[in-house]
Amino acid sequence: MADAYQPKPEHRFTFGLWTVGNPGRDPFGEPVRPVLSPVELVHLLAEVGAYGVNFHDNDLVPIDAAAADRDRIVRDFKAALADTGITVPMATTNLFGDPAFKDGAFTSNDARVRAYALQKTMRAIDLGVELGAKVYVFWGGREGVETDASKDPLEALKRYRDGLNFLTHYVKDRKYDLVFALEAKPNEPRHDIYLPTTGSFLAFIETLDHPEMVGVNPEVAHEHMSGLNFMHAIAQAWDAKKLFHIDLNDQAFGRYDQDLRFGSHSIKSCFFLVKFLEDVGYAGMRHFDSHAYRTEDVEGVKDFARGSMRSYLLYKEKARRWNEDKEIQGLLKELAAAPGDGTPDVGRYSAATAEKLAGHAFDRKALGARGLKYERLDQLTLEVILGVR
Ligand code: GLT
Ligand code: MN
Ligand code: MN
Repeated sequence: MADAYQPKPEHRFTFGLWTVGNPGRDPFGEPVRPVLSPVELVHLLAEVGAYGVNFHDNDLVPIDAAAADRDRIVRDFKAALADTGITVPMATTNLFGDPAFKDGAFTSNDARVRAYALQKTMRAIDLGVELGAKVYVFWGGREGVETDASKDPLEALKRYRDGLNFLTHYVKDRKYDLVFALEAKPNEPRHDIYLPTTGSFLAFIETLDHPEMVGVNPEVAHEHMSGLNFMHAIAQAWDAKKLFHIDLNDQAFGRYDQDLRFGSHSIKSCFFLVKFLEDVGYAGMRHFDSHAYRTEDVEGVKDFARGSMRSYLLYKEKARRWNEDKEIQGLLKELAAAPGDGTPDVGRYSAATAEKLAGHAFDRKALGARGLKYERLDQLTLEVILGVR
């Protein structure tokens, strides 16, 4: 497949160890693939053409590892990175797998668990920074409830804030070059997870001690689980200068968390998402947080990884065509054209503009009668995506 859709380092395509390393366990069935070591996974990623690898502390170092084992594992991992040129742009903490976190980490009702979560995250931050990570992701998969009888949501928000504040101060004290990216999900594994959408986190970040070092890591699947338009969430994050990272995958609305190969299901939404990222010049990582179908063997995992990157580049090429399509651009120009009928130009408020506006006579019926040609515009879009334009 030596063509224009080959992944290159400048595309910034990354995968988590937990994504290509997912052995296919699900709530109803055992693993179907061998568990590959972190070193093997780095080599697999290099083989398919990825730029980087991300990990949870325990994807790399098992939670019960002795200090000597930790040092050996990290040494081997570093050697694999050096051999392959694969980078570590992002790291994160597993604050959801161990039974200690069954009622949350930062929001747990148990003060000992909250303190343990901070200690575990401090160590994981040290590890991530040691390997070169510049972004630190927080996905609070257990920060929620099954029953609202168990936790006061205001208290939970306060604990969440205290926990993140503690860690931003820690990073500053250590003089690490690191920012945080908060990842929302509405439910699963908890019945309800706090701060369920990217928009919720954007508001919450402004209440932290160091909002400037905290942004978001939106995931396609998670916003789709909430029935929302992912690209709109991304646009809001971008507008707030908070798009620090992105988790690309795919997801049908109304389903359990599917983590499908990027661009494989919601074709039109993924097209507009890639077009947005490319049009605004998003310079961060394009991280694929997804995994191969449970039907696949290790070769199928490579197909999955290659397909994720290739599809991104295909969408990117379609976005270029859309931007250069004369008919599409003509329609857009028509829509944006100044009316030329004396309608006051209302930009920023001024008393003079308000006065002009107050006195203007609008032809309301004509405004409502105008056809906007969005059917044509959307059909042309579809034809670009489907490859006939
Ligand atoms: C987990 C989750 C993802 C998060 C990962 C980071 S772990 O796989 O489903 O969405 O991004 O903690
Ligand atoms: Mn994710
Ligand atoms: Mn997910």
